[in-house]
Amino acid sequence: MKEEITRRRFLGTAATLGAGAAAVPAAASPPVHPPGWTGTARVEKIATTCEMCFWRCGILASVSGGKVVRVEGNPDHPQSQGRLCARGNAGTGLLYDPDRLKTPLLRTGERGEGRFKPVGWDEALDFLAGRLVKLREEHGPESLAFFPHGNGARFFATLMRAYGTPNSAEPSFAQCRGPREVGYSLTFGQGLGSPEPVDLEEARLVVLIGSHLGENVFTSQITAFATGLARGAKLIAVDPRFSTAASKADWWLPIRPGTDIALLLAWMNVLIVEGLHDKEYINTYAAGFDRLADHVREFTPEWAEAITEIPAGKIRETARAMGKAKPAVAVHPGRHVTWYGDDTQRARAMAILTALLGSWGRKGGLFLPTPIARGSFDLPDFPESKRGRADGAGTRFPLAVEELGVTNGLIDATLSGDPYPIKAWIVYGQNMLESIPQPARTVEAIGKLDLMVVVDVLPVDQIRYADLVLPEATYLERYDPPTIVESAKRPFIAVRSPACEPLFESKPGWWIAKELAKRLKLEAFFPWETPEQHLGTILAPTGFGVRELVSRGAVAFPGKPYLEDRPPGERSFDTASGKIELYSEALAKIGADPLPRYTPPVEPPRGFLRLIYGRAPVHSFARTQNNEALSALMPENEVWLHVSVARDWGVTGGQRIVLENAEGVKSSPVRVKVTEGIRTDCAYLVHGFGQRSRALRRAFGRGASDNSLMSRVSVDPLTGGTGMRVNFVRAAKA
Ligand code: MGD
Ligand code: MGD
Repeated sequence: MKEEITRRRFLGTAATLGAGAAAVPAAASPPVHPPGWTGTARVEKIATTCEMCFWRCGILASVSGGKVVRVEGNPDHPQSQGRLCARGNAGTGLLYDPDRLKTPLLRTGERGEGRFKPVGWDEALDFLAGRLVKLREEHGPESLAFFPHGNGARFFATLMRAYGTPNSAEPSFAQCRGPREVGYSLTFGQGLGSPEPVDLEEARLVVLIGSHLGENVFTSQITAFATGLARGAKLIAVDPRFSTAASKADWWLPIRPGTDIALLLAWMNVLIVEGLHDKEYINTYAAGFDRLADHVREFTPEWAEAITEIPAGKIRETARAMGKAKPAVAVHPGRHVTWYGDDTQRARAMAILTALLGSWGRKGGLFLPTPIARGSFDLPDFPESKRGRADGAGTRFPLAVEELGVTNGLIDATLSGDPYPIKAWIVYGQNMLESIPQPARTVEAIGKLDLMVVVDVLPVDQIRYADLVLPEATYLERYDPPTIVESAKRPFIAVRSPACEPLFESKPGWWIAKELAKRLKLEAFFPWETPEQHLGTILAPTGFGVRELVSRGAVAFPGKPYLEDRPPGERSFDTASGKIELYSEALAKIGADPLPRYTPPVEPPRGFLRLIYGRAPVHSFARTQNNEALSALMPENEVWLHVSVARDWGVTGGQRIVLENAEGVKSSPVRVKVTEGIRTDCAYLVHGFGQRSRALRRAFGRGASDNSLMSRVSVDPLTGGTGMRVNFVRAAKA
């Protein structure tokens, strides 16, 4: 299918653009404009893709005199359709952040001191290539570990494979959605990917288990959620905290943290005992129903009430609401799911519930991806590692997905030298000291390295430990591999292309990877001269050309989102049985529970609260706290405490306290928010604050870091996912 070009780069006037960004209040907007912008010049609009978070909305960057003066949503983007959140609107704040990394930096002081000298790219890349050649000779290529995240990392990923290391791991697996992908794959034969294919706009009932949509903001997901609610969908929000979603809910179930599997089993019990499940769907598509029915017989709502503290009557009422609304029930699979170490089993329980409701592949439930053909490169064979992976994927963590890797597994290997020594790390677009729990262990592991390299855009805390820092150009200044999204009702390909030249001495990731490849004699793995040629090869089978994609930003294809869109022969599942596996033979084979079972979470010691955490709509992870506009909107986080806890602790709203975890680690001072909207056994922080890099002049020392308080993890034995809600805090004595 070839669509007509509806949007080319076009001229518009500043008068029509106005000042600042729609979702950012006027007071916060002026500083994001570059110096010298008068608001009266003519602008060119470049269609590209946002990277202020990982949803990758389509944007139009208005450029005048080589400067990006505004970012807005691209109305032609098939998914975001012109909508853009506060973070996306504030993208120029990253581009023009005065604290950006500006040149390559070579360490001059001790590790941790943060003393560097600026060097040119030749010197930086010659240094790195020399060290990598020596490393390979002395310790083998596997002694290099790569910690990537984000779209641009794919060029580096190719380089790492060509170099010969299988050791690569992203936090998006073991600190985010790994257990979910595995739990749903075990059940349906495929994971969910990103964006999650949840049919929120068509749902008659939405079930959110922890997913705090509204604070967790992905623009098109929020739009679909709001559309669904506006059309009359009911909402169940299971959350120990009165989240934004809970405030919209028909049923808020303030569950005792860590007991969700018990609730899910009781819901299954009611659906099956009362015959409310989708019998025809289960008969046609699923295997293992009788075993499931036997398994859940004892898990009554009364049993679950004693565990979850949710009244049995509410459990029955909500299960019946699901039975009534089926199959248009969107049980959101969650996204950050590494909570208590039993996370793959919780994901399994959610997947089984979805199957019982007949919602997988059905309107208003979870929809199906549609593949898009793409071109590939004629590359030499990648070297095979004789020593295998060091992160435990496929061995210690039998179900971990190798392409994504286990970050904490690589840190373990670096510390222990088991299965073999790891001597060097390259960290690209990952903020390890904020996104991997047990940061003290991470620092200890760095101490074991011969070489630590960070490729980033900002001077985040981890660069203090780097031998070499490489400044990447931001997403508004570079090409990246295209975003190919199959998990959309209309699958699409979107481009990231530069709106302006890279500032300072920063360089795009593709250039850095290719230049390094030349020095390592691995150029054959980069058989293209320009990123446009790279894009052209990938696009070849689609019928779209590079110029067309670059001018439009994204192109969509027809999708087949529901089972009914596909002939019966295409409705099978990629599991061993070809059916939805309610009972998992694959889990039984490795000695794991083939049907989910509730296991109690570790309880807080006396006087401590469980530390839970989440998002704020105007910040992404730990990456936006230095952004001028976003910092103006939310400069710091607060610790949520229940009114009765605040009374017991003798603290009042607005007061600053220091939190201390059960291992005695203290946070930086954080303001107290006193609220009825949280259980008495939890304290809540928004993730990403309390940063310790002084070079981030706006973010430094503002609020408390959840990660710094995560001295413990409960590791999921199936995937290696780090359950992070097993840390406990109290107010430190003055
Ligand atoms: P979770 O951490 O699973 O995050 O967002 P989600 O997947 O929604 O959920 C946090 C919620 O879980 C909180 O409301 C907390 O109170 C609740 N909770 C805590 N313990 C329990 C429990 O035991 N049971 C239950 N049922 N609930 C519990 C993360 C998602 O957000 C992710 S993974 C990404 S990549 C995006 N990041 C992001 C961002 O950085 N900023 C913004 N603005 N939006 C984002 N959206 C995405
Ligand atoms: P960020 O804080 O966004 O999180 O983990 P990360 O991706 O590590 O860090 C991104 C880093 O990339 C920052 O240093 C930023 O400056 C840099 N960066 C930004 N843009 C670019 C770019 O264009 N190029 C390069 N080279 N670098 C860039 C996210 C992960 O964290 C996820 S997905 C989840 S869901 C987990 N959430 C979570 C949590 O809620 N609490 C705690 N304590 N840990 C968590 N870990 C996980």
